[in-house]
Amino acid sequence: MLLIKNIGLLQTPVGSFKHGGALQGENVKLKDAAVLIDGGAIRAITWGGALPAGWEQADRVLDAGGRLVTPGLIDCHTHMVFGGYRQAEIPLKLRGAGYLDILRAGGGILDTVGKTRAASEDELYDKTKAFLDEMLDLGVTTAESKSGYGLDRETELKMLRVNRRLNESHRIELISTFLGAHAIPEEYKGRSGAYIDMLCSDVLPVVKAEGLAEFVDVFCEDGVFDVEESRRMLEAGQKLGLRARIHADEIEEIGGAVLAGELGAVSAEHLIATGERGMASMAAGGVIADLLPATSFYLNKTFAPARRMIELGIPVAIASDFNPGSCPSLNLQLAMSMGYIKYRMTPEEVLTAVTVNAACSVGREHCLGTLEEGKQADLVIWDAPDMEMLVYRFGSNLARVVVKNGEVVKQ
Ligand code: IZC
Ligand code: ZN
Repeated sequence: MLLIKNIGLLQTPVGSFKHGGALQGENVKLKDAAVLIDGGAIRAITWGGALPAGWEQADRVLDAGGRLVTPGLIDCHTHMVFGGYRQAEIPLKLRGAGYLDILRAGGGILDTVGKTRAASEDELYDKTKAFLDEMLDLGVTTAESKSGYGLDRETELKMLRVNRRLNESHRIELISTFLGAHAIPEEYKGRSGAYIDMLCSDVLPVVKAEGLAEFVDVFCEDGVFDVEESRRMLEAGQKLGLRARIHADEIEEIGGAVLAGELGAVSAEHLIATGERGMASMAAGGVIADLLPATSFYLNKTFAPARRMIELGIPVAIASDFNPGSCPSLNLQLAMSMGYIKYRMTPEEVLTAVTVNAACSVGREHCLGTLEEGKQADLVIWDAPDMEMLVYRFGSNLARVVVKNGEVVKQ
């Protein structure tokens, strides 16, 4: 047994479901709390008084020193497996080149594709493992990881195998997403439909047979995959039992959010350019909005209409979007601060966005995302007395102690 005592404030959403509308901002706040952990699970939570008899006899006792405790953070949108970096793009961007201009010229994602194809599985494993170490240090205990820098059968599968090996060996739980439809590879230039056909016939069945991904994703964007190609890709995945998520309206609003609602996708992600039609479809389809504020910052773009989404009852999650191009930061705490300041979400709404709603987005709401009896013991003791302080101190790492599956992994 592990006892965490002297928690000044234990703050968590409750329940194993999407929190939209007013529920987005509903957190339970327990003062002077303690958590008793048995193996990997939360056995009991107490608050407001003396510890129950016997608790102090736990094998291990951690004193939280009156600090804030929340569930472990869940980063529900990343592209963390990649070869190379893209720092050379930034001067081009600052001189006026757009994200899509660079991609059309064979750079951007395609630059990373060349370097990811050239990297061995072990090289990608070692590089990504270092990223995961950094994430865990920041209080992230679960993360999603997409393929999408292979754009051929062999390299897409190589990336997904890296995810699988890391999930088995690293403390962070990784959820794998097949994003073969991330860009059109040079070999298929001008033949995007044929590329989607190849993914559906040659790659997706292997992904399914080897259990390499739970989700299928597509970059639905002007000049990348249009709505009909995106529909075809996601439906093919859904037919095989993969759940759909979609990169929608990151740069141009071409209908990705509308499609997400029609397909009953688990989440639509980015949504910088989404308007009323897209949001109405998402609300009707029960789609989670995975918002990526650090990408808006890094692309010098506007910020997704988070307040309007909450008004419409759309559950909002916040993720890092860590990738070598549009967001080379994996700091989810930083994204939380941006959610607070740029989306004008309350600290409670932000906490829901990186815990229970993110858990729903990666299909782990039954065991992760809240601190409740019976759930997995993933939590963070913060160097802060409350959520207001945590989202206010942007740029610092305030994670002091991290517990994953009942084990103290940072102290
Ligand atoms: O490598 O540019 N938007 N995909 C879609 C990305 C950003 C990642 C990248
Ligand atoms: Zn992305």
